[in-house]
Formats: sequence, C-alpha cells, structure tokens
Amino acid sequence: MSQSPHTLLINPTITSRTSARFPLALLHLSAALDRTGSSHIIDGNVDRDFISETLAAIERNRFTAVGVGVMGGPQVAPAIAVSKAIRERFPSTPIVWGSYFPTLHTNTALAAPYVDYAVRGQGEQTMSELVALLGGQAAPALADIGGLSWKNGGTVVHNPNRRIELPASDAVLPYDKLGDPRRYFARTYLGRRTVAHQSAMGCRFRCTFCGVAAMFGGATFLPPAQRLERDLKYLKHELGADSMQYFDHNFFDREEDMVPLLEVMARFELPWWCFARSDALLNLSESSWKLVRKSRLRMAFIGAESPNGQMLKEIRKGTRPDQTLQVAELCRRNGVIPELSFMVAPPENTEEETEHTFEFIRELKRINPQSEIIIYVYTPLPDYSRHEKDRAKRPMAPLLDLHGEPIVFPTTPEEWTEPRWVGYACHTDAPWLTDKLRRRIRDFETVLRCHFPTAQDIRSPPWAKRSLSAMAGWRYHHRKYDRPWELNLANRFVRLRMPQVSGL
Ligand code: B12
Repeated sequence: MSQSPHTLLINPTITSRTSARFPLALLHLSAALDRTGSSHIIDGNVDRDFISETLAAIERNRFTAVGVGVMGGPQVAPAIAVSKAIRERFPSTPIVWGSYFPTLHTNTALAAPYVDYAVRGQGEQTMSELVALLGGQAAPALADIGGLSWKNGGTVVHNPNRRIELPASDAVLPYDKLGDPRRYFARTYLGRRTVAHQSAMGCRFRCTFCGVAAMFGGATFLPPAQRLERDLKYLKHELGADSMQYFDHNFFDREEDMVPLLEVMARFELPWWCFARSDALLNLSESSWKLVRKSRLRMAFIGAESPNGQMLKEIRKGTRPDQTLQVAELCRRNGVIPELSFMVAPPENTEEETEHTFEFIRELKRINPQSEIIIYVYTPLPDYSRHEKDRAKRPMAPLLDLHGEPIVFPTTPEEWTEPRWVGYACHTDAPWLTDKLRRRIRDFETVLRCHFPTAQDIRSPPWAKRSLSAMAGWRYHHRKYDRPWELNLANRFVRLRMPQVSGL
C-alpha cells in the first residue's frame, strides 16, 4: 500500500540542556523529507525524557521509519537505548541510523539487531529515497539508493557512496518544528542569544585523522550569498539572535569565494565563532581582514595538532608549526582569539611528542596569552573508517596497546559505550597511554587552565579566576605541573570551564 512517508527523526541526548544547539542535521533532513512527505523531530538534548516521548509519538502516529542521529562517543548509549525500546514495542518499524557513527563504523552499526539501515554521509537524499521506498512510493530499488548500507539476509550490503552536494534550500530551515526555537538561545561569551548555523558543507582537505575528511572525502560546497543573507535575516530579525557559532567544517575556504559571504556578515555584525585553518587566515588579504573585523569574528578554532612538522605532513594536515605561531600573532593584532587544538600522545614517540607539545604551547602563550588551548589525545580513526578514496593510499601502521598487542576496534555499538572506547572517540584516552602520562597530561592541563582561564567561562566570578591564576603562576613558571593538589582543591569550589568538554 502506498502512503506519503512520515518520518520520525531523533537526536539522542548528547549534551546538557544549556549546551544544546539547534539540531542542524535533523533540521536539514526534515526540510528534505517534507518535500515529498512529512517528518517530526525529537531532540533529546532539550527533551530529557526523549525515549518515553519517542514511544508516545510512535503510538500516536504511524511512522514509515525512524531515523536516529548517532555521533561516536557519548551519544551511542542513548541511541542504543532508544532503538532497543522502539524495536521492543514496535518491532515492525524500520530503524535507520545516520551521522558520523554509522558513516565511520557502518558494519559495527549494522551488527546490532535494532539497526536496519545505515545512512553514510549526507542524509537528505538517501533518507528521502529510503522512506519513499518503505512507504511504497515510486523510488529507486534498495540496491540503487546511494550512500545506503543495509542487511540482505545475513550479509551487509554497502551501496556506492553518494556525491556530496549543497542541500537544496528554498526556505529557511523548519525551526518551528523544535517548538519555540528561542529555547535554543545560549548565553555565551559571544552574546546572550547565541545560535548555531552551518552555511557551507564539507572541507576540501583530507587530513587522515579527521572524521570530516572520512565523511566528505575532500568535497566542499559554499552557499550563495543570498542564502546566507536570508538565513541571517531570519535568525537576527525574526528570532532575535545576537551572535553566531558557524559549524561550517572549515569556514575560510578560497578567499574569492568567501568575500561575498563576509560582506553579508559584515552587514549583520553578529559576533561569531568558527572552525578555521592557520594557512587560510595567514593568506587573507587586508581587505578581507577588514570584513572579518567588521563582521565581528571573536574566536576561531584552529587545528594546530602538533609542533612536529613531519607529523603534520604524515597526517596530511597541510599546515606547518611556524604557521601556528604566526596565526597566534595575527589573531592578536586583529582582536580574534585563536582557539588552538592539539593532539598529544600519538601512538609513536608518545611521551616525547607530548612534552614537545607542552613547550610549544608555552611559546604560543608568550606570543599571544589570550590563545585558548584545547588538548586532545591523538586517537586515529580505524583504517576502515577512512574515505574510500583515501583508504588504500597510505595504509596506517598497526596501532598497538601498552603491551605491544594490536588494537582491535569494537564490533558492536554496545562495545563502543565502554568508558575506554568513549574516551577513544572523544580523544581523551588511548590504549597506548601509561597511567603516568595520563596523569601528566591532566596535570599540565590543570595548571594551564588555572593560570590562563578560558574567555569562554562567563560563569566563574572574576575574583575566583584571578586567584586561581595567581595560585597556578609559580607552577607554570617553574614547570612544576605534577600533582597540583591545591589547584584541584580550589577548582572544586570554582569549577572552571574546560573548553574541550563543554565546547564543541
Ligand atoms: C554540534 C556538534 C556537536 C554537539 C552535539 C551535536 C548534537 N548531535 O546535538 C556537541 C557539542 C555536544 C558535540 C560533541 C562532540 N563532538 Co561534535 N560536532 C558538532 C559539529 C560542530 C556540528 C554538527 C552539525 O550539526 N553539523 C551540521 C549538520 C547539517 O551536518 P551533519 O551533522 O554532518 O549531518 C548530516 C549527516 O551527518 C547526516 N546525518 C546526521 N544525522 C543524521 C541522522 C539520520 C537519521 C540520517 C539518515 C542522517 C544523518 O545527514 C546530515 C545532513 O546532511 C561537528 C562538526 C561539523 N561541522 O559538522 C562536530 C563533530 C560531529 N563532532 C565530533 C566529535 C568527535 C565530538 C565528540 C564525540 C568528541 C570531541 N572531543 O569533540 C564530542 C563529545 C564531547 C563530550 N565529551 O561529550 C566530530 C565527529 C568525527 C568523528 N570522528 O566521529 C566532528 C565532525 C568534529 C570534528 N571535526 O572532529 N558535537
């Protein structure tokens, strides 16, 4: 029987209520699905009882399928919980997983009895074709839906990848599906009513460690300036947003293509944050910087990754350590805070590289004390996760644990919820770390963040930040990072914000 497809889209809880941002993935999917059917969104970041809400919604409506967005890390456990609950109560409802987890770990996702389909990469087109087929409408056959993986009896079939494209956008996203979209306003260092937005899709770089390269394979699409203007008009003038976080995978693409977008943003003057690269910022002309200043860029998250030029080459980062130092200075001159992220404790030369990175961070702080530093543990993607274009090119050296045993990645979603694997996915832990090094990294971070409290911490009182900074001063200056018990104690009362946990 043919029915107009009706899809339930779920964002399982991944963050606190106050850190919730627009669930942009589901809004994009919903806009696409509503062209030929209808859709309903449940956001577990806002609706904390999202499993009961899901079951009640399915009870009320007949959904053609349920789509669950799953990022690796802390979102896997709630995604399992909601999928299992649906399977138990409504066994015939098809369950589709989409987003980074099923894209990077497709076989693992489909090993679960409660996942019927995995959508790899961009979901709009793939999901629309799938629900049309499931609803009995005219649609390509299952084997012809690009970007879809599915189960054929006991085997998993991976249809070819789908080409990346800028999603069609005839209107602003269907924000009203979230109830009052103003519930998503966040009070941040950018403003009192900060909202998240994504204008361009993808990234032209193919860094081997990055999930975005694995998802987009080096493709990127910028929106026409009129589209950005329309969206900003809505967000600023209709909703009342006063600042923006641009989630574009790599905001500053080719300068000539960026200028029309920056011109629009300079007219709106909404303070903003984005992901950027040091080389792109260093190469911007003075006239573009003028637009950047006018548009009020406040902070740029820049992947510095390592002070080791050879390692940057190996991971195909395409930037150099001297560019990281230069960009810290350039940002200082332009009133932009560089938020520089590093990957410490790589699988080889683990301790040496980590200490080298600490010294490099000190140099950055000398150049620009306002630089924000994010420290992650380098946890490479499994070889099978890399984009098909990159997989065979540079086979990775096998990853070994502390005892020299090869690391075996989980084969079920449940295993990915074990703390050690959540730590791996969140870049906070790796099987080759000794307890000593783990503690050393934590201690360095404690001293660093107490001595240089993040500008993103708008909650802790200034006097508390000042006293912690003074307390941490001697440790920082004398490199006495080990066991900073007095800072940990003081921090229990102040609870300084840590950008890598509460940021993006
Ligand atoms: C917002 C965000 C978050 C939010 C939560 C988002 C949410 N689900 O509510 C928060 C801040 C909580 C978060 C946390 C983390 N994040 Co995050 N996050 C992002 C960010 C900046 C934007 C995501 C977004 O909205 N994109 C816009 C939409 C339109 O694109 P999209 O999500 O890719 O959606 C498309 C497809 O993926 C697919 N799709 C998505 N969902 C679904 C669902 C269905 C049913 C289907 C069919 C398809 C589908 O179709 C969509 C439309 O085309 C991305 C980077 C980026 N720019 O994408 C990182 C990113 C997704 N995060 C990432 C990571 C790793 C994390 C962490 C797990 C770890 C970390 N250290 O950052 C943490 C967890 C931290 C912790 N300790 O709790 C990585 C994922 C890569 C990977 N290796 O898995 C990214 C790519 C950043 C990066 N470059 O490394 N994150």
